[in-house]
Amino acid sequence: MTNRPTTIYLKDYTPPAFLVENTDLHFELAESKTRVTATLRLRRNPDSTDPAAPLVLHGRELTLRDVILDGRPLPAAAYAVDTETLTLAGVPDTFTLRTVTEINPQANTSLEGLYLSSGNFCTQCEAQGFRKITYYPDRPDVMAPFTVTLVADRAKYPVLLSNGNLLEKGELDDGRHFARWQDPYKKPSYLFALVAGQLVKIEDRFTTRSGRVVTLQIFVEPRNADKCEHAMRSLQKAMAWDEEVFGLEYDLDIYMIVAVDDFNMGAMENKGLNVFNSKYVLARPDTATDADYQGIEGVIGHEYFHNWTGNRITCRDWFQLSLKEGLTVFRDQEFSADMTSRPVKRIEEVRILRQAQFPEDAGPMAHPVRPESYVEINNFYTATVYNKGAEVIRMIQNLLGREGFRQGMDLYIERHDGQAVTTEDFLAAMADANGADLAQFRRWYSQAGTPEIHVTTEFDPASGVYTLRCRQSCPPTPGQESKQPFHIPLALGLLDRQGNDLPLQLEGEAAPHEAGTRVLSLRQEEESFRFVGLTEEPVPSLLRDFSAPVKLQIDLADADLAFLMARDADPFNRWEAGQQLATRVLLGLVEDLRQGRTQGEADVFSEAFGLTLQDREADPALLALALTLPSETYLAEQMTVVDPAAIHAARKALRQSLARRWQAELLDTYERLGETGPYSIEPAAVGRRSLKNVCLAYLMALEEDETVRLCQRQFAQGDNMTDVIAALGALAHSRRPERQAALAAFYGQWRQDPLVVDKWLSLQATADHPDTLMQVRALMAHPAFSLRNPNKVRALIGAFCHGNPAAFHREDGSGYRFTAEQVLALDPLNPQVAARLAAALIRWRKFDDGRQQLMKEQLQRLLDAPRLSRDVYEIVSKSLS
Ligand code: B3K
Ligand code: ZN
Repeated sequence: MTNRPTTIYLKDYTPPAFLVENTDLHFELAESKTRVTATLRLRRNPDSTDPAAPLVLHGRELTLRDVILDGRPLPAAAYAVDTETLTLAGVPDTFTLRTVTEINPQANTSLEGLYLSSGNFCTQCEAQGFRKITYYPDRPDVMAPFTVTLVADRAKYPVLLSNGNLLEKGELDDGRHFARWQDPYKKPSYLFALVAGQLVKIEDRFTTRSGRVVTLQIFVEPRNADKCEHAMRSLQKAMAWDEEVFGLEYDLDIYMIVAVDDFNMGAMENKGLNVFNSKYVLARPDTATDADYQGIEGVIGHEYFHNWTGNRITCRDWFQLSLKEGLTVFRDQEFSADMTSRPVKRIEEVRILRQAQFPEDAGPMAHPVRPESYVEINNFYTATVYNKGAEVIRMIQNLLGREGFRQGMDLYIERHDGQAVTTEDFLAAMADANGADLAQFRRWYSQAGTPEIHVTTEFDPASGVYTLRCRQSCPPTPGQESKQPFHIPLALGLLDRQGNDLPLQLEGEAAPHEAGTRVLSLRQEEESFRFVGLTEEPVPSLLRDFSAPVKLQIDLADADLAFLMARDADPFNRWEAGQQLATRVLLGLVEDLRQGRTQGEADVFSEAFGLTLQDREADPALLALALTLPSETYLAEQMTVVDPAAIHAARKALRQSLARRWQAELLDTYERLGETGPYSIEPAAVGRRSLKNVCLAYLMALEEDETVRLCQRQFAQGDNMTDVIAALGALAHSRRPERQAALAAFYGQWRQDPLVVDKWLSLQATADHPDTLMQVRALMAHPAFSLRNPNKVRALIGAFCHGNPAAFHREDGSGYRFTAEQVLALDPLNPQVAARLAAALIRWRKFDDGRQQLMKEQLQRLLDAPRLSRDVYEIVSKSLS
């Protein structure tokens, strides 16, 4: 905790001075005083640049009791301790070091290191939490096999878990017992985990394709034993999928997942012992929505896939974070696409990218997928490292093809299993396996910012040549004024007037390619592509399936967009055309509102909307997405100076006018899709529910008595949380007296279920209401709320700050003051969560002078606060500089 923390640079990387050959940990667990004895077999690293370097171990908030070198206790004068390190000079080249330290898990509110959740012990070590457990070279390029002994009171902590295989367990006198675990695979300290507590386990198994039987266990609090079925099935599916698609098998005899209520993020891939936020494990049809079910499948898959991409092959240093995260997100996306619907999944991915990553890339915290520097590494678990990182991997697959990509993966694993490596190593494997040149492609890792591609077209009827002119650019980002051109895969098709894909032949090619999508490589700042042999001017469908994370600009007529929306063979681009059309209409409405003009017509869009709504052939899930207007955040990104109130009003007005124009059809679709039979999470059933609930939300925009009754009926009679929460959400936006009654009934029914209560909090925080902030403040005093629980903070405060732009950006600055207040209250408890909240304020430059002033005032207030964490300091200072 300091106001001027140091910056760590990638260019300063040096190999570790010492390696750990073996790590043995002994824990005597007790709530307020846990004793940790660490016995490390250390050896000087032959690759170190300094053969005389002292041994420097990381350690934070530890009470050091003993230091013993090769069996000899050292006097205090033989070592140096400060707030971050333990240093021993003049040590031999190989030796055994034993330290005894004490920590206080009960006082640990940061949820990093060893802490208590619902009375159970658990750990979170990534990125640098292990140093809050014991002194250690806490860096990912130091890998060692671990043996861990846990000792605890048997009655209070019957379950004792750590990584790897159980070696032995037994009773001790004085009511305590012990368990000893061994992880034979070398791993960095960030993958260490322990869990101790009163938990029940759900057990199943998986037989690998080579015939090994793996025991699968999910540990939860006893009250949640009936909510683990879906998580278990998801794990089995993930294990089978990784074998089938990547040829990768699990490598231990046991795989354990523990669900805890207090967790800073989604889950953690500790070797053989994943610790999960209970949100990504627990599901029952009446408590979890379709989105929750899919989230669980995705996150279970993600953590499982890390076993190879992250654990067996890990990061050399934290600048390489996307080596494991971008790649593993890509893998979990592909898994979900195969389990559900590929186009629906792709649209959702792009929505997240545009909603979270594009704004980040355009703001003061913009950083490359492989950052160059950081103050606090926890601030770099970002949409850029994760989601843009996954897009970068996807582009490699777009360029090399699926088969080439798989060959690259095989080579990467063959070369680097058991190592800590860099993104360069990954690219080298991809290039070498394919004889490909990815030299220019590397810029995706080193240059920040979202590239823009401007396309103009020209058709010459006399020669039948159709020319696409592409110009790429990338706006400046902090520390990077100008950018070099990117290597961009541009997937495209050209449609004839009937909507068929044309065969594509570039000038100079002997014959046309088969009709369909083709991937071009853009490499220059300006480049033209000439297609020959065309008899009429085609309609271009560019960037199909979102083949690169860029902003595409092409001047198409409204009619062409409507045509693509109806006809494009690429489902992603059908959706995209509708979004572009809607964006045009909405930005027009925003301008009308700002100028006080009467609102323009939205005929082309409205007609296309009606056609979509009445389409009986298409996948309802895709229709639901097509009928959903671009979000307020997305629209804000399209404006030079954001007007949050006008955006909100425009979007609401368009929703109402569409609902009025298509009321009968909306009602008809709603009724046609009513639930039949028992709840199922099959994609078809999920799709039907999503379309039905989109219709309900439109209908509720009119707030007519009859729809309110319909909504109440769905709320009261829905047999699944998806339908119930959709109805409650619609009521929560309304000004009707039914609102309060429904919210109260819901809380009454679910007050014992924290995850369901989170939904209740979020609905109120994101409600379209004049006094939302007042209600949020009141809810903070509600017994359901706790500032110490990250899920609660995200559900209430996070939802308000990040998910309710109109209320957050109120002109009086009340939303900004509230945010700063909460950041200050949270920071001493949990800096990671506080920093995420502070990020809501950092894009002040996008707003009008008045809001800029108000936001800056609050940022300054944060910066002036005494004892600000490194986490919040970095976000705030970068925003103001
Ligand atoms: N690797 C963890 C994230 C750790 C975050 C540390 N602040 C979860 C994941 O990406 O799988
Ligand atoms: Zn991950």
